[in-house]
Amino acid sequence: MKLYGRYLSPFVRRVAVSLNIMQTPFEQVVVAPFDEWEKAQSINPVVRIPALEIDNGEVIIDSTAILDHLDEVAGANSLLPQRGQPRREAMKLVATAVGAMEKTVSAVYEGRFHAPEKIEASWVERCENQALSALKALDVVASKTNGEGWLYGDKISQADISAVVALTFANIARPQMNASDQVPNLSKLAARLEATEAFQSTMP
Ligand SMILES: N[C@@H](CCC(=O)N[C@@H](CS)C(=O)NCC(=O)O)C(=O)O
Repeated sequence: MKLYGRYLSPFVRRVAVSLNIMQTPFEQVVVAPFDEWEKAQSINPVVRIPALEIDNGEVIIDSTAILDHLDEVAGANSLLPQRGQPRREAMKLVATAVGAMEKTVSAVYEGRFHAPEKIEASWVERCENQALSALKALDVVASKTNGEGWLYGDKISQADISAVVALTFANIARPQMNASDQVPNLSKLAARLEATEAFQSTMP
């Protein structure tokens, strides 16, 4: 199995951490879509990462589709509840975390692709506030775990993985957001999980 992408991408990293937690061996193939258009395009027509090449040679694109496949294969060891209200609740937490990733990425791209005088500060501020709003919603959920449990259910789930990856990405890519200071409970969960091998081995 080959995972295409860089761990600085939170979408790639949440797949890598999930593979580690599922104890599924994989090879990382580093692809930087902004520097390697042709290589990235040959793997994913959208020219984005992540993509996952599975053992029969098929390539799955988009972290949500990749994780959906991994969960399907994992069956009872899936990182999300299989159906019904538990699945909807956990998926809502995951969507909140992924939303935080997307809005942090948008704030980063605005600075990366515009000359300083052309950066639209109100757009950057909106993106950062949306990312922080999402992280704070996860922090409220984390506050109920007493620093020990999980965001959903009684074992680690995709909600924990994506929430922690989203927070660490915000801290690295947008330190001026001061995200950690504003989400103390989620930060405790992040400190706990980032210390584990599954997360450590994917640190950007
Ligand atoms: N919805 C996609 C988002 C993937 C994404 O935006 N990846 C970024 C890296 S963080 C990328 O490849 N950006 C290159 C581009 O958009 O041109 C997913 O979940 O995989």
